[in-house]
Amino acid sequence: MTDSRVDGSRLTPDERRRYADDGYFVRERVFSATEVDNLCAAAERSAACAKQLSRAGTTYYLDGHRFVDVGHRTIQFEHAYGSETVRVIEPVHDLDAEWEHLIDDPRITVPVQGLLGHAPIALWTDKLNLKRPREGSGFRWHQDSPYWVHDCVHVDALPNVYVALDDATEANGCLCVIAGSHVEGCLPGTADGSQLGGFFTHPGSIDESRQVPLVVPAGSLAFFDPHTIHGSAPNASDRPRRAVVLTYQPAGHPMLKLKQVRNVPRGDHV
Ligand SMILES: O=C(O)CCC(=O)C(=O)O
Repeated sequence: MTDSRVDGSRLTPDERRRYADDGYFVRERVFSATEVDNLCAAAERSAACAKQLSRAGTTYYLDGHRFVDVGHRTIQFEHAYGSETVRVIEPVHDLDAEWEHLIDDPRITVPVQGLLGHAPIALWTDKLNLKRPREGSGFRWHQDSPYWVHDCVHVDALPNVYVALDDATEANGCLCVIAGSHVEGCLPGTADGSQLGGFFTHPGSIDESRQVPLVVPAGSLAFFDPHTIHGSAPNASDRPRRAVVLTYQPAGHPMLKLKQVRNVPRGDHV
């Protein structure tokens, strides 16, 4: 393919090495300010829509936190008691056409194909994390693979792409990763007696000296392995820290929640 944008998306040898050794790599300012504005507008439309949809959903609480299932979608609310603020929407891609375009964008899909052996790819799952100013709660250290391993036989082949919609800083709770934490696959969870404790990585398996805060400008991408331990602090700032996390898989397999196949169009493959 001769399209220079696509060529520019190909993995460099250094990125390939960093993904293999560290379990992640970052590309800064992949999307322009105008593109980021459009994605932020989609995030706000999706949040409003999810809140509306949640009124007809099934509410339940895990460790005191409110979740609402509406059809195939799970909407999480902020952790403060009685909060009406949407925290996470999974999946979000079918709430706005902007997400459908993002999923197929070659600046994302070409490097992902490089990580998956240049084979055709499909979407596995996608989330919108809203992390509102002063209110957005943190994410404890965890791997994604323990959530997925019972629904998927190719859990090693589920690369994540974190799309920063706002400048991410330590003050607003940027994503943090533990470099090199992916190499041993699924690690033990905590046994702290909580309902979700088993999904959070046992402290004995976390080398916090290898923690890397991904302080990146809006429009940046972080590619990370499904076994990479990651998490983030609450948003202690007056600025939002919104992000979309897209997770891909080899083509032809159904998505985690929707159970339909959402392949990336073949025209974008290299
Ligand atoms: O958005 C974040 O800070 C963390 C997201 C995360 O851990 C996840 O979506 O699995």
